[in-house]
Amino acid sequence: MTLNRARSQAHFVRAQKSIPGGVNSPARAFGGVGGEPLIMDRGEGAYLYDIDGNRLIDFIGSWGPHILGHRHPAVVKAIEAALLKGTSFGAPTTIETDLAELVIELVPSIEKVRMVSSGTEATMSAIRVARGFTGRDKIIKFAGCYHGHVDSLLVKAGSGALTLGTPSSPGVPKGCTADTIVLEFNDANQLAETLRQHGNEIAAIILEPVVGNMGTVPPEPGYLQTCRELCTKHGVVLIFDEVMTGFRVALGGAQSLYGIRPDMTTLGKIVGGGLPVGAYGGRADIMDKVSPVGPVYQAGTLSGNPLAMASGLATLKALREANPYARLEQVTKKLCAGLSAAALSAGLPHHIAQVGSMFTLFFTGTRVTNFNSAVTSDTQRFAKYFWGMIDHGVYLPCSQFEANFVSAAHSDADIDHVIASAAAVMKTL
Ligand code: KE4
Repeated sequence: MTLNRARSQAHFVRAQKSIPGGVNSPARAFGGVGGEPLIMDRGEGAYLYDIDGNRLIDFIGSWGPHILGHRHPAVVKAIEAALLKGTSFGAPTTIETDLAELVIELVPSIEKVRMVSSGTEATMSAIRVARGFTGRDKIIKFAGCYHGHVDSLLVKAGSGALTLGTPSSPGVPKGCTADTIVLEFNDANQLAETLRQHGNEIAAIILEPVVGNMGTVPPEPGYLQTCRELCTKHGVVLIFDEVMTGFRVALGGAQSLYGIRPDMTTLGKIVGGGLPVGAYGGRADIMDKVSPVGPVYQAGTLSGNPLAMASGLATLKALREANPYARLEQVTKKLCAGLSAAALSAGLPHHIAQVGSMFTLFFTGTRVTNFNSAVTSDTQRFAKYFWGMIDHGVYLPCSQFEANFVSAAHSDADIDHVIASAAAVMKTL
C-alpha cells in the first residue's frame, strides 16, 4: 500500500520557495533516495507522525539524539520546568555546571568540558584547541568520517600517500584544507607511516571511533589502540568525535566500549536530548588553553543555555538510571539478524554492521571496513528498499551511508513489524 504523501508533497513545494532545497540540512533532503521528504508534525516514543497523518516507526531519531524516544516524559518535564524560568540569559547558570559534571562522571577522559550549540562547533573548537596546545598546524582525518561542516574538514582525499586534502565544497579556500591530511579508516600501517614521516607537524587526529557517517563501520580489532599509541608516541592529540557514539553505543561512549582514553572528545546529539547542544572536552592541561583561562578563543551566545542544558541533563540522568544498553544491544541484534535473513532469502548480497543500537545494512557483498568498501554498495537498490519500507510505515535514514538508530522506546512488536516488512520489500528489489 503506497503511503498517502499529498500534504507533504504540497508543503515541500512551498518550503523550497523560502528555504534552500526546502530543508535546513541537506541530510534531510532525500537526495540519496529520490522523491520528496516527508514533512513531520510530531514525534512520540518510537514514532513520527507526518502531516498526512501517517505513523512511521522512526530509525533516525533526529539523526541520533532520541535514544530514549521522542518526548520522553522526564525530558519534557525538565524542559517545561526550565522554561518557567526563561530560555537563555547570556550568564552562567547552575544547570550548565550540573551537566558538565555529569558528562565528566560518565566520560572520565573528559576532565573539563565546554558546551557549544552543535557538533560542528564542538569539532571545530576541539581542532583549534589541539592546534593551540601543540603549536602545530596539520591534522589527520579519515575518508568517510564526517565531523560537521567545518571548513578544514570539508575535504576529500588528494592523491598520493600523504593525501593532502582539497576542498570538497565550493567556498572553502584551499588554504583551509592545505593542512588536512586524509587517510583510510582502519589502515593502521598508513597511519603509522604518515606519523613516522610527519608526526612532529601534526596537531591532532580526529576520528569517529565507530564510524556512522559512511554507514556504520566499526574499528578493526586493535585499530583504536594503535591510534592511541601512535598519538602518544608523536605528541599528537587524539580526538574521538563521539557526537554520534557518545552515550549511544554505551553510557560512556565508544571510548568505554573499546577501553581507549582519547585526549579530547567531542559530543553532540544525545548530550542535548533533542535540543541544540554540542560539547568538547578532555585533558585539563589541554582544556585550560581555552579562553578565558588560556589564549585559544572560542565563544557562543547560546552555549550552555538553560533550556538545552535541562534537556541534556534529563536525558543523561534517565540513561544513567535506566541503563537501557543491554536491551538496546539485544533488540538491535535481533533486528539485524532478521534483516540479514530477509536479504539472504531474497538472494541479496549484503553486509550488516552493528554496534550497540546503531547499525547499517549495506547492499554489497563486500565486507565494509572503510570508505572504498562502503561505496561498493548498490545505492539504487537501497533507494527502492527505503521507499518500500516507507510504504510499510518504517522510516529509515534516507541514505545508504548513514547509521540507523534503535531507541529504548522501540517495542518488540515494532521490531517484528520491521523484520516482516523487510522480508516483503526485499523480495521486490
Ligand atoms: P552537527 O553540527 O550536525 O550537530 O554535528 C556534526 C557532526 C559531527 N560529528 C559526527 C560524528 C556527526 O555524525 C555529526 C552530524 N551527523 C549528521 C548525520 N550523520 C547530522 C545530520 C545532518 O547533518 O542533518
